[in-house]
Amino acid sequence: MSRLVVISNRVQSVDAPSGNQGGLAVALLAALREKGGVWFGWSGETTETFTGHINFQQGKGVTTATIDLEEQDFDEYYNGYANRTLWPLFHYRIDLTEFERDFSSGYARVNKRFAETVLPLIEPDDLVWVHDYHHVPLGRELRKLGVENKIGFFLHIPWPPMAMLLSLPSHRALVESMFAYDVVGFQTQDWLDSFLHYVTSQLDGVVGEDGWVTVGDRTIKAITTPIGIETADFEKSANSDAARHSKERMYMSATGRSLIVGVDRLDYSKGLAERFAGYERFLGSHPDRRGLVYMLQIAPPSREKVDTYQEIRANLDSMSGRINGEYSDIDWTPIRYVNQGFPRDVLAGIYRAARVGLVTPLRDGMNLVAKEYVAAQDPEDPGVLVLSHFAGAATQLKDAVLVNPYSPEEMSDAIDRALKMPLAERKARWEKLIDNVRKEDVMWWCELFITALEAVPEHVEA
Ligand code: GDG
Repeated sequence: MSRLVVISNRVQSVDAPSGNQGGLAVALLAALREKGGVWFGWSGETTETFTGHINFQQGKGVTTATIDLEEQDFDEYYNGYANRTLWPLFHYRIDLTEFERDFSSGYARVNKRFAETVLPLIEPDDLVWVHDYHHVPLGRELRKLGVENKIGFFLHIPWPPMAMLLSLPSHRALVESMFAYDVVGFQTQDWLDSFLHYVTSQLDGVVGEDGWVTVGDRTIKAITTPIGIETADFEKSANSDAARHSKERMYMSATGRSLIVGVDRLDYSKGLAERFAGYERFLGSHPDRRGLVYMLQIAPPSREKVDTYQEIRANLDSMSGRINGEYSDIDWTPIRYVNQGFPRDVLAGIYRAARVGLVTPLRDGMNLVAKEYVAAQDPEDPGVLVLSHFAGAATQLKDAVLVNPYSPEEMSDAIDRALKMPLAERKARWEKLIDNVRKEDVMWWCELFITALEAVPEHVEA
């Protein structure tokens, strides 16, 4: 059996308590335990100059290997090209996209360094699995160094429409570099279609049967493998003592009031300002509901070195202040807006206490919160998931109440509908949702991708 070499921007520490590991980490660690191998990536630390020193960690049957980034790399590659160029562009936000040569050269430099540093860790029969927009050209860098292993790439975020991608000065080189892989995976058919549209229109690519795509002398397999969560574990979390405790805390603090919950990294792609505007509209147009509902928005800050993230934080501070100023009563606050993270069990209890889960990104590769909300519900009295059409998750979770997050009226109507939904309809919808979340969980995703990679013929360099 082939070993697995996983490469991603950040590596989850093997020592992290399992309750604090994200679903992706849990799945990758499980796959690594089964197959053996190593997980390579950035430590999260920076040094003044790049040393290339690898820090190995072993535990629970898994080896991780991390390197520090140079400060300049952190600025140009991570805060620069990854999070000021590719992230906004791939989330359809040309208006927020910064095009700086220093960023693209930093991105190229780090991917070359990653390839050179990980090279000695790759054994001849290993499967190599590269993750996400931080590392699109990594496969090509590995090929330049003579790596002939099967290499797969999975994109966690959307792939943008061709017209948007064309605004990236180096768009052609970026997409051509995808053809160094053997398998490229996307969360949904929409993102895959956008990729194929670019490839056929700009690179004279030919799309064959069963996902085979040819550009010049390279043929790769392009597939959709929607990521899931660790459903069974999350359902257990929702029944844990910590979850029960946090659910009680929510009930005690707002007796008789229905909770509407949102949980998102503080990021413009998650549509938080639009969500607040939708809720504000709901309060404005449903005076009879005031005092009977409240929203809890959990939004741990992220990427704080990037200006746009500071701006969105300031905007949300001011919006939540304005809404609370306008509508609060002496014994009621319409929005509780919290900028900190919580342990997973606590989060599961909060999801379970919520009558409505509001997951309304403007654009999202998948969105795991939607799936976690479903997994945490009480089967006898489930809440209602209100989900954006523009989350990848909407392609699987069709029985949610689907909304256009840009429309405050639609959002307000969806909140109203969710709050009024009779138990029988809530149960019927939830049963279909949980069925999908259980079947297509994170292990299913992981196996689907690895099986596709194993199945491609041996890599042949043209
Ligand atoms: C990218 C793509 C894709 C959040 N607050 C707390 C907390 N979280 C956890 C959630 C969830 C995770 O963070 C966020 O995952 P998402 O999928 O919602 O979003 P991104 O971080 O943008 O992830 C996305 C994903 O990759 C996987 O492919 O779905 O589209 O953008 O698991 O629960 N966890 C804890 N406390 C918090 O306060 N413990």
